[in-house]
Amino acid sequence: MLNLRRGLAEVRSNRIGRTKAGGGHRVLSWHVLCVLCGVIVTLRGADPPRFDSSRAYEHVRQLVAIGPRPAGSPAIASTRQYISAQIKQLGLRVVEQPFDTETPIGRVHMVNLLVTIPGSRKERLLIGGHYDTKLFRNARFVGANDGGSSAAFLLELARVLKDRMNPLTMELVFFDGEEAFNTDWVDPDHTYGSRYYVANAKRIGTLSDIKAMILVDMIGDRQLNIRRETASTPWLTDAIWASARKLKQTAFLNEPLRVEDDHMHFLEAGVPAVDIIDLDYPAWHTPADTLDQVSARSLQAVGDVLLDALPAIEARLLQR
Ligand code: 1BN
Ligand code: ZN
Repeated sequence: MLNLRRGLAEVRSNRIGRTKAGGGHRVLSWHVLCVLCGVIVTLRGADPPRFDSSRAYEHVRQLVAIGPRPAGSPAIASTRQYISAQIKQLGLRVVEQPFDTETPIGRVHMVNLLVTIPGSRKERLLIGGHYDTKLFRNARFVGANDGGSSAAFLLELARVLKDRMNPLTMELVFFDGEEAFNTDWVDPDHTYGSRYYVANAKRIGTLSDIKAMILVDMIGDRQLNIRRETASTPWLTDAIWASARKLKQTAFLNEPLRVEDDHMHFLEAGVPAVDIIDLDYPAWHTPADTLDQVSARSLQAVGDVLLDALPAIEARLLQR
């Protein structure tokens, strides 16, 4: 600390460049300045990197290249390998949460992928999205936006959050089996992964650690229109929409929309939850849900808004 003060005093008195003794001192002063900057950056915590939508878009491209990725398929196993390899490259760890469940097509093996990013407290803020794509037997459905954008978004978010000072522990969850196997969305043929996650957390007594849940789904549409999902927890929605207004992100519309999705099981269990979803997507559940429908700009808009909203969300959760 003493050296730090001396260095500061030296910088303040502008001795750099005024030293008569010549080059040696000058070099030393620059050295002190550089070390000082490093110390200051370390003390206040370096800013995390910005959400980089070109990285997120590249993840969408890689996921789409795997092909259709329905729950229980060899392709979704390859998808898990891709996600795990990317997370490991960041120096983080993936925990697999495997389970087998009855579906209209028989018993299917599914796996949620959990990534924990440490924070100051053990209470968790969960950010999730699905990585499976809807099964179509007579069409090639690659789910660039529906299944691709959410998984890609979480991968890029992991890179940002691992270098952030997180007041709460962050848990990123890649949900399997969000899609219904039947054509229509009829209970209980959907959201298998999130249903299992919540039931398991209840069983092992960790549900009370989850303070809130934020879901992203279909956030890559070139014509992004995100409406306020009406079952979502109002204060969470308000926090996100306040950031959207501040950042002038007009894709966040002040119109209501009711959607059943992976957040429902959290809401039913009493966990505040919000679904950030764009259902206004002409290619939804059609073979036209391809890479050309996805835009990096849209992924960037959601990344910027969510990261801007995090401090307000965390402050509210820490108050409780
Ligand atoms: C989102 C993406 N969903 C399915 N694929 C959830 C959903 C369910 C959306 C029913 C609309 C109706
Ligand atoms: Zn879908």
